[in-house]
Amino acid sequence: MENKHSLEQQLSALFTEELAEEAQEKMHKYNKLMAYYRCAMMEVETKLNVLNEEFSLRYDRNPISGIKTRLKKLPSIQEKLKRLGVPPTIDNIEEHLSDVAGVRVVCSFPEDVYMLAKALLSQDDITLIAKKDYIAYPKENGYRSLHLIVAVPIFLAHEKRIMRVEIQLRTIAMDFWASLEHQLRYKKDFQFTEDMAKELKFCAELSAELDRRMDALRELVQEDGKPSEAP
Ligand code: 0O2
Repeated sequence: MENKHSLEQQLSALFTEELAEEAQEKMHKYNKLMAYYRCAMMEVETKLNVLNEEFSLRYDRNPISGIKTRLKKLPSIQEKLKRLGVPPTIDNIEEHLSDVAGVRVVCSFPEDVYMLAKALLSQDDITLIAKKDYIAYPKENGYRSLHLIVAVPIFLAHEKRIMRVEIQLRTIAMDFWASLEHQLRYKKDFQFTEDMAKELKFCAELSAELDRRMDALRELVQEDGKPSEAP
């Protein structure tokens, strides 16, 4: 009896140890992948900062008002893989998701959005994978932004890896609308009515009108002073 007990104990200890090792291995692989995504976001952020710096030297104004980066959280990753009908494995994260690494660029004027996108995409180590122009073609609810999925290399000690990053470029007015709409839409225990959706869409149209007017002013100022050619 004593022997059986000790055998059971030994087996259970071995089993938990194996499971623990497996879990640890998976965790390590996951953390490594997330670190690669963080490096890719840093690469993209640096490229954008360099463009901002160059533009400000040439034209005496900054096209970028702010950059935010975010790594998709594990529950959102799991939820998206489930939605895609793909098993939640670490390999599938890299294979099926393009928005684990996200960089949001808030620009001063609509023209800056396109100028930055063009300058970034013309760099020879950046590959455009997908583009969604929600500025030219806003979403039904009024959402506007330029979305790019790009592949960017990261250089590690012994290898080069190509990582995908989602870049959202938008103006201050677009960002203002999207941030508030997001807050309202995800308000707990609140049912969004059709009238509220209409009102939000109207606000999106006002913000688009604001962008148009500010861009017209920028053009006047630019024509008066500096050359209007983009870097
Ligand atoms: P988070 O935390 O902001 O990243 P999917 O990602 O599957 O929903 P798709 O087609 O791959 O769909 O993505 P899409 O339409 O290019 O845009 C996804 C992201 O754009 C969202 O990320 C938002 O950040 C932003 N977005 C898109 N539509 C709206 C909108 O109507 N309102 C606001 N405020 N933001 C929007 P996530 O994954 O929702 O979250």
